[in-house]
Amino acid sequence: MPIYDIDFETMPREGLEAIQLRRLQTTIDRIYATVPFYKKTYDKAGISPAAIKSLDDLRRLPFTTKQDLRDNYPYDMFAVPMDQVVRIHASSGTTGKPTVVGYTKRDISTWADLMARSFSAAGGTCGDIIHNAFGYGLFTGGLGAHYGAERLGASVIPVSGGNTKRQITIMQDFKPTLLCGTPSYILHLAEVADEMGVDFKDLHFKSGIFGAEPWTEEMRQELEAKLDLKAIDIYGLSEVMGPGVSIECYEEQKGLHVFEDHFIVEIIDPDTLEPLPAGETGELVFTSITKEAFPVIRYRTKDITSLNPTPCTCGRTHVRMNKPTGRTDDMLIIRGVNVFPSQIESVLMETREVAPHYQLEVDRIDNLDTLTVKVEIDETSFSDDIKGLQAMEAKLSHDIKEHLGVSAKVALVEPKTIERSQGKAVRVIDNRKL
Ligand code: DLL
Repeated sequence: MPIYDIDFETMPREGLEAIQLRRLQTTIDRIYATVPFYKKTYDKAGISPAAIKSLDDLRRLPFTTKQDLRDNYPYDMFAVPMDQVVRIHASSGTTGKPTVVGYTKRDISTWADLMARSFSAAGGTCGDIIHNAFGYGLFTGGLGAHYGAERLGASVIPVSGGNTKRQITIMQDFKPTLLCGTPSYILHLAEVADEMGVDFKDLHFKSGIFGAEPWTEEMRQELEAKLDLKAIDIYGLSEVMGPGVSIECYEEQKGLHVFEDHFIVEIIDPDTLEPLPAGETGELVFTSITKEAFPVIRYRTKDITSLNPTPCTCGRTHVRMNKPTGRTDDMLIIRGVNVFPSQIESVLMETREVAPHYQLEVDRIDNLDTLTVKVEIDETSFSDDIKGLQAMEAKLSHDIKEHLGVSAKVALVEPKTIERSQGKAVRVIDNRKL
């Protein structure tokens, strides 16, 4: 008998939507009464909680943005008194103050359930040993995965990020079967294993649960080949909960099922703010319907993706979000062309001679934006043949122009010269912002 209720994931849409509506109404009633920000915003918009009679009525409510959370820093968005808050996390903002989020005891328990369900979706059971290389701390990855692993009844190794050689030894000795981490850190783990003469094929992993940053299908193929496991994408964000908001299933690995019994998901046009139909690409928006301490209503994530409501062979009825391409605030505009780092990653990874370690540098020279793509040459292709290297740079520039329509200078750099990530990779250095 599982300790969490799997039926929620396969129930017919009608029943699921009835649950969503009840939970939504309870949440709206509660935040209106307890969070001055929401009361003020809804009063101004002339909408009362009683107006939410159907799921469609959600669209009548105003959006919540990161700026709203910043304006209410640190605790003014909390919907419970502090004596009911048992955990605080903060998001890894690169500018300004971090976003602070809180959890009640029940929130922590819900989160553990959702992460247990995530591991289960990724093929995990109580018999697994989970190597958790997500960072422990204010970042939600480490502790979020940790509690879920324990809730599943699996054995969790709380290694966190860093101390990479020791991690490889632990993998050899403790024989973990599931691996968690950011794709960029996992790639680094693979590289260090290689240096130590350790072949992942001799380890015991069946699945890798990778996320917290954008990564491409090409990166998935690379990781699956290097690590000899199934690489499963997991998505989440601190404001909505942390990891455990959506995950791919082991069966399909094609789109991330959103845990719709806890979250309502929408896609909007980020310019007009109008909802977009299923299949169209836009900004992901989340409403939490069970959280106590820090509910969010129509929270604009800035993540770009689309939704896929078609039934999945795994049996889950929950909608899938396609792999996010990136965040609107990570999108580079180079001489008028929109570019996501993940699109450059896709092009680079088509070329066997370069390693999947890259960084984009953006400058403004004589009022013109310039993009330089630094990418490491693969160790096996490293040579003194300057002409050959220049030809490869020219070919990559040509491929980028052809696929993305943007001119970029490609600079091949020596193996292991681009800084390795211990958590989320820094893909862009934008000197225009200095
Ligand atoms: O990254 C939570 C998390 C931890 C998710 C571990 C998955 C695994 P934040 O630090 O608040 O929370 O960052 C959230 O990271 O809005 C996305 O832009 C990005 N992100 C997270 N997962 C993915 C993913 C955690 N699978 C922000 N693909 C989000 C693409 C992702 N981007």
